Amino acid sequence: MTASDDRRYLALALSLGRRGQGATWPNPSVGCVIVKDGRVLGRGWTAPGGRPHAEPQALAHAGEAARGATAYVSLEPCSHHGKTPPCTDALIAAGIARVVAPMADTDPRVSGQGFDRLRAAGIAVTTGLMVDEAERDHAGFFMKTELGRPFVTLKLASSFDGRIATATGESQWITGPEARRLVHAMRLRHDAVMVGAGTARADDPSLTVRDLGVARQPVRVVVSRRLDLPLMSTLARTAKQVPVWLCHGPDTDPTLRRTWEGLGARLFACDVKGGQLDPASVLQALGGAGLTRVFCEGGGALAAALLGADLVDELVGMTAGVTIGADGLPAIGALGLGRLAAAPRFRLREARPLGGDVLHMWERAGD
Ligand code: AOF
Ligand code: ZN
Repeated sequence: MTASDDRRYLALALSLGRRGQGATWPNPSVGCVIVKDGRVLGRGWTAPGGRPHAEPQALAHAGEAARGATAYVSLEPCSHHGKTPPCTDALIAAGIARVVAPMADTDPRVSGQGFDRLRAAGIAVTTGLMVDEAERDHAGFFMKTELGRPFVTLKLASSFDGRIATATGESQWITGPEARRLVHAMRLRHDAVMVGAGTARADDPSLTVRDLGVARQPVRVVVSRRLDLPLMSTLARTAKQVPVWLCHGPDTDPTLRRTWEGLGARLFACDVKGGQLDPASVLQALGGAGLTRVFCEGGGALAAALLGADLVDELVGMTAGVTIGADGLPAIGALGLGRLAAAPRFRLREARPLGGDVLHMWERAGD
């Protein structure tokens, strides 16, 4: 097996793992392929809900032929008795000869012990390949286990001059159908879609994934300090079908809280800092509830709060060739920056035309 074969099969395992993104929280979405004599004998990825894990599914697929094969896994196989038996034991029992995985699992119940257990059983273990790709794919899970908060993608679909509505509040549609379709595909790859109270009030959004033929929906999170959201809204009416989680301040009206709970919403009391809901406290609450990847779709106040607290990990911009002007609604509220050096800065990862718009994706600089 050459190093380029290893990379090729590991890339396949990583791409299988990405299929589960958005569906496996609080678990990572892992991919696994079983290879022998240049043939792929089995493949698997973490099932929706996080179990079964990737490895037993790929092993079941390969059957007896797995004896003597190499398992390519996008993350260290687990070694703990959790809700499922350890994947290391399944790999050992199947007679796997070699395991290739980019890196250790950050879950303290695993963190290196999976590799140790495999080596102790005489299995050759190769790590350190495709680390950047794996870190990107598992960024949400790593962030949750290490910092207690989910990975945050901030998406802004705006005019050329960074506006999301006219002065009268008209916003449909600034970007074209291709951009809107991509938004739905991106929602699907995240555990939750999140908006601020202003957007929830102004747009009456459904925040669901549509037209992609999918059964699973991301959680819908609304950040509203006072919980003063319309009780007749689409979110309120559908909270029993697709989860609605409301992050609110400590001083909300108990009757209002009970009303929302009665409608089916899950409530999270978060801290207030400087007169605003503290975005760090909101994300800790969401991480504590198991979310690993959150897709924030604005509005301006929430975007500014997250950026101001350095809590945005990735920016997705969809920019249309239309100008709205300074009287329009800005995509990002005031950041109160004195100096440019203090401005949150991101590094370009990808830019391309998207229908009649431009898609540009940025990652946190300095990581
Ligand atoms: C793997 N393969 O496909 C995944 C793993 O609660 P449990 O028993 O499901 O265990 C959850 C932990 O398992 C999770 O925190 C992470 O460490 C690992 N996820 N491991 O070997 C997989 N999804
Ligand atoms: Zn496992």
